[in-house]
Amino acid sequence: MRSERSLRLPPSLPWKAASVMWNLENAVTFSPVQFDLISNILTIGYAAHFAGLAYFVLSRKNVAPRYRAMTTMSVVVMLSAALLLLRLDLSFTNAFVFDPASGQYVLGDATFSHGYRYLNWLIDVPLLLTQSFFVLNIAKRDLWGYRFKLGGAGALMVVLGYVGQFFEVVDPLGALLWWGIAATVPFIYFTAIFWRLTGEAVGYLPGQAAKTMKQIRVLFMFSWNLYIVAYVVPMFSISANAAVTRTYLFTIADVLSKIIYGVLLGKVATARSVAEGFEVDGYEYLAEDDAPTPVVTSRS
Ligand code: RET
Repeated sequence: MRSERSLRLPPSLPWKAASVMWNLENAVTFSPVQFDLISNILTIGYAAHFAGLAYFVLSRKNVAPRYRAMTTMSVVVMLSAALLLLRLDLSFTNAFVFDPASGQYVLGDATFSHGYRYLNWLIDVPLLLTQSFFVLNIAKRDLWGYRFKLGGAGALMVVLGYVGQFFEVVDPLGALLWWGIAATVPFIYFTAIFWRLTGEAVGYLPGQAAKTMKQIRVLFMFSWNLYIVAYVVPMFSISANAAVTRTYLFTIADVLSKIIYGVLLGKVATARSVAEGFEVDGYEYLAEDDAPTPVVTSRS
């Protein structure tokens, strides 16, 4: 039934051009390979976050009780990302149907909504930005101020980008660009604060914690800027290949900015816990300044 309906649509689809609220994927058709590339990477996306969820639940015991709220935040980030990325994948696979006549995947009786991604960010961006506070030394009186500034600026950035993405097909070099520039203002603001706070931390964190914090800063810069690269893809091309490219960019950015970031923050928390005398079996080496990675030798 669905595919019959889709095939009855006029080939030029004039109603597409009339729509202002549109996403790149809805404006193109996909070869079976392009369709598979997108639905496969979307599946990896939510599967990785469900796996991350298990990891953070199981590794909670590896940090002292005072750092456990941080691991709990990773659990919340994983669950919301896994569910919303699953919803995004369902939106994609429900929207497109195979048309045997053309050999392409074409829109059926639903459209694809890219907005789920931004809804996920709305939850996760404020959490990710404030999660690091648990392993930083921030004076109690400043804590809520920083939470408010970083969380608020993060949410504002997402909302501005969310509005912008509705124009990615009809006005990529106009509205998409300008809403993007508007979103960059809070982005620069919170990045500057995050960079300063984590930079100070490299100076006072013990042993391995400081080294890991350095890696976190590089990872943050790389992965958060990758979202901007993905956002501007429609400015260069409205095509099926562009849709494939940006799905991969967003998924790589997601895995780095949420899962790997959470794992590294957990390592900082474990290193601090060990340095403060909390016993974590197998992680004692994290307390040392120049700890080599433990080598496990097997008896032959
Ligand atoms: C937008 C619009 C263009 C300008 C800027 C953007 C930045 C987005 C970022 C998103 C980060 C998302 C994360 C999600 C985790 O779940 C909105 C693309 C600056 C940095 C970390």
